Amino acid sequence: MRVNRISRARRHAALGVSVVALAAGVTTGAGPAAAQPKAAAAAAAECSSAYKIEQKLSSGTTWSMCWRYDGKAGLVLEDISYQPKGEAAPIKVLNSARLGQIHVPYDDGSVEYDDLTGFGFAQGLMNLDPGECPGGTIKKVKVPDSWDPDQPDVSGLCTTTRSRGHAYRMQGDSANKVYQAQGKDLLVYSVNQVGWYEYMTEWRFQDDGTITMNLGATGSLSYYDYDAGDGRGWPIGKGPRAQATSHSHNAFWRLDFALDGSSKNRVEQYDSTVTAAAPGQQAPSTKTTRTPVTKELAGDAKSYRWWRVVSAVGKNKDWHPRSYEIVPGPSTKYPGRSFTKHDVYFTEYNECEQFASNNPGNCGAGAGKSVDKWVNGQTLTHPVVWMNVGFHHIARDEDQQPMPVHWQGFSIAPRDVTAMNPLTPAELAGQNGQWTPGS
Ligand SMILES: [Cu+2]
Repeated sequence: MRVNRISRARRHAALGVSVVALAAGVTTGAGPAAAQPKAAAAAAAECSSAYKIEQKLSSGTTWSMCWRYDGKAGLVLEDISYQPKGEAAPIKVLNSARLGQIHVPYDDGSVEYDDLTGFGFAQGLMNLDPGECPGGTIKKVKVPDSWDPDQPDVSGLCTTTRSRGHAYRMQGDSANKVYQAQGKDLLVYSVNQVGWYEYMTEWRFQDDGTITMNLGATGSLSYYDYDAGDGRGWPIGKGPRAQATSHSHNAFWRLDFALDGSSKNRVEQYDSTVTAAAPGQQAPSTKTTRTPVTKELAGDAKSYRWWRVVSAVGKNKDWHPRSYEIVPGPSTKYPGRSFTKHDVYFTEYNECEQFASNNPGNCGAGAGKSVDKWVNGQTLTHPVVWMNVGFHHIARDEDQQPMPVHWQGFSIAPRDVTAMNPLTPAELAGQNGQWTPGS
């Protein structure tokens, strides 16, 4: 099935030549997301300007990072730093952030794919039309092991900015005084074709320090899979014909944190339990407990549970250790494979552990080829976070044609990275802790 899809992708790559030429004028222009030489942010990433992404958003927050393009993982973002307006220097967040796998098993048990390591995800990088990077810059990407060796360069990386609506709103002490701000995000994205599908890999860097990573699935349903006569598909043509086989998209992200520049982060898990109101008590009570995650862990998301990665070296101006909280998105956890049975894996950094399944590296005898096998009791001194977000795709009539983008992903949100809201207006800067009205 996917053999056919890849040959289709090859044809697309050949057709892409004229698009490269058309986009050339755009790629050389200095869009808003182009590198801004600015002394204040000089401590950031070490890479040449062509591989640097630096954006000062209108609210005063600067994000900076380096990008590179891997022959299997596709887009890789490195040395990611965040500098809100009140901080004198960039605060490093991540060494590296990228996809860790896209696993696609079909419901009829006929086949499953590891798109990153087995089906040329990276080689399917698509040329972007200038219109799909509004207000931004499209960078040229050299694709390793390109299907068309004569055309390894693809205009395939968009950096731009987007509004996200209210960042906050607060009524002041008179009716005509409203504190409000409209949030701005830096967006970094690319599109990779794998057979009939086109995957959008989107990174959203918010001016409040949140990073949201999303995988969007669009393109077209697989032409060769309209054959489910076994009750495992959904009719999408006239009457009962053309049953598109249902399947899952299990997306993994790999995050290598470096809070305040150090990889020696700690991991903590928080759980809360709610107890019914005791006699004489007005309401139920809730107790939250913190569990240090000192050894490798395969974690399961559930209600009232969350994790955070805590800096070993850095504190904010309130003397609280800086951390980033993991905010899971909706997920349908696929129980069919050992590596998809858990929502998050914390593993000790190992150079050869690169992909959540079908890992090509040789990690030694008995090490295993998937992330679940790497959770084997090691003490965490340099934790790597693997997040698994699943989507069970039962096609619908609306999936033709093209298929609307379906998003799956999650966020990491700052927790005590700054002493206050990083977007706090100057007039409210004194309202930290138990402030006194009128101060
Ligand atoms: Cu699908």
